[in-house]
Amino acid sequence: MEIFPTHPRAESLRIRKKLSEAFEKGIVVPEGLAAHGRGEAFDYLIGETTTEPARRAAEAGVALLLLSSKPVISVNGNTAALVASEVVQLAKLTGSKLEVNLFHPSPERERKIAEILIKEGAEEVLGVDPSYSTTIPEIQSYRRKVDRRGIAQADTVLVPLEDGDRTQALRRLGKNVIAIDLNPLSRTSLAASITIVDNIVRALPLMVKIAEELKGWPERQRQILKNFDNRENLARSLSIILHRLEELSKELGVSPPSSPRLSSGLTP
Ligand code: PTJ
Repeated sequence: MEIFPTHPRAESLRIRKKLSEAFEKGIVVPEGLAAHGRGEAFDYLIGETTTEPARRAAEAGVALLLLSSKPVISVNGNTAALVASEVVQLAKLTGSKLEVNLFHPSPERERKIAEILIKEGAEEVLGVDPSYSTTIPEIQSYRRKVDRRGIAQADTVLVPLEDGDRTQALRRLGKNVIAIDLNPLSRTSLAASITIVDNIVRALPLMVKIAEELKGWPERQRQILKNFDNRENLARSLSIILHRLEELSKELGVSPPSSPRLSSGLTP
């Protein structure tokens, strides 16, 4: 299907197309398409933009990756479909390992995702060689299968698009968890050490840029982390949604009934 650049929701359609193509290639699971739909709804509410709290959380997340001794970036189907190149760049800049870790397990899909990452320049991708596989009993889902060289011994794990159980389990094991989740109310968002309430298609490129700037400045990294409070930051994300909905409802109340576009930027 051709996407006309003038379509008011062209960018959103482009992302959907990438995901549906990745689904056809066996990289994304059908549940990944549903998860994206939920994410899109929250993105609509935050205004499809990187908010100030999201930018601060991204900065704290990168600082934490740079300060960690064994950071790992966990990659699932949706992440590989949308931001494979940025994930590889971020891993290189922060000295993080890359590990394929799936909620819906399949050796075939693990292999395909690893191939995408290698094509994007990754030198090593964990989570695909069964001889290094171990389990984290605290995790109930299939995600309990992790790589002995990666998540099993990591001090910090970045989990773009996550189900709640694993974040809680990783936290109980004493690991730092950085989550990227458009839903500020998800169990993942509430349990993570640092929650970036943003779309991965904006958050990952931003994190790469921040990593380039922060790399080599440990004092600055420590300062950013010291000043960051995740619950306060999540509350600020929720306030932004609340304020935006209030403004939009006021505007609808005074707009003529036929108004096709609201001045606040919401395209119905
Ligand atoms: O590839 P697999 O097998 O590991 O499966 C991946 C999915 C995403 C299907 C799996 O992790 C899953 O079921 O996740 P959940 O529990 O549906 O949670 C996904 C969360 O990600 C939800 O809170 C969504 O709001 C959020 N989300 C969806 N798309 C995006 C997003 N957050 C940021 N950026 C997005 N593009």
